[in-house]
Amino acid sequence: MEVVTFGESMVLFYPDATGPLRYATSFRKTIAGAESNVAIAMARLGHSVGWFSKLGEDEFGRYILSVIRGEGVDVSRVLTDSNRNTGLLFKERFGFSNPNIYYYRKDSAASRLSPEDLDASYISKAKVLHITGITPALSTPAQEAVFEAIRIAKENNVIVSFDPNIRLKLWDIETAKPVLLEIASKADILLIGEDEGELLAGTNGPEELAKTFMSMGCTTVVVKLGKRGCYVENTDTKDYIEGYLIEKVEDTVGAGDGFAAGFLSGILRGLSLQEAAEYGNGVGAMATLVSGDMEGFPTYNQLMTFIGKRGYIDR
Ligand code: KDG
Repeated sequence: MEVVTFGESMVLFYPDATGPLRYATSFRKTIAGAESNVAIAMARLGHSVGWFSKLGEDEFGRYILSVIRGEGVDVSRVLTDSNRNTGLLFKERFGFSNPNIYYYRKDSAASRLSPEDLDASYISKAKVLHITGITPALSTPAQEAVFEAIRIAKENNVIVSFDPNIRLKLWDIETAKPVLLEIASKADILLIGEDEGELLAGTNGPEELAKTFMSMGCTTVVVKLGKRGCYVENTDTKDYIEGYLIEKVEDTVGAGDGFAAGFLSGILRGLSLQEAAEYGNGVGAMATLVSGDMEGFPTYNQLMTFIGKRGYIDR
């Protein structure tokens, strides 16, 4: 696999109507999960990707597995736990803001992920290991699994990509901060939102953030700036790359994962940091055009058309 990633995926219930969830009567069933979002987005862009997690031996676990497998992601390392359920998540949509998220994932099967669940040879043969800060929030063993996966990757010259994805519904910032900073210091590529950077490093502005994280050991820092695009810096170059204007945003959840996928795709294709950032901005923007966390990720041709690199006729 070019990319290996792991973490919790959940069944997402998406209400058909906007408004408080207590009035919702019908829902679309789909899946969510930051790492599987990245895996699906990268598979659509043409990469070989492996994702694993621990699912309940239940219908929701089977559903998640079939969706992710159906997207062309390798799920051969997925495990199950017969004593735990697959996690669920509900969105509550309002026209004026980002959706509210309600998790039903405490003590889920994925929260039982532990270092023993890692297939070291699977990770060590990848080019990139992508992890997020959601997995270490799930439980102590899941956190240990993250550190062990990083250790395996580093020992085998696998690039470690890290998106802190701070989720304050899972842990408080005082608990999260030292753990996420330690993971960031071990990452080669750090993909971080500007607001997250401020929470973790207390510094203001993308350039200061990049400086802080590079002095901690990261070789590439990408500060995501939402619709403004991103700031990228590595040891050779630095730049602001403008984002794409989306007139009618459907759903911003999943945009960060789309960004990560686009950026990593550019890096794996040997593009410059600036071009990889353009790919990231493009996939992130396209993700917001469609409701649902992963439905809007483009194919490679669609991405090229969107960012104006190539005309593409699909008729
Ligand atoms: O980045 C999007 C994810 O946050 C979403 O798909 C669900 O993984 C998820 C989480 O834990 O919030």
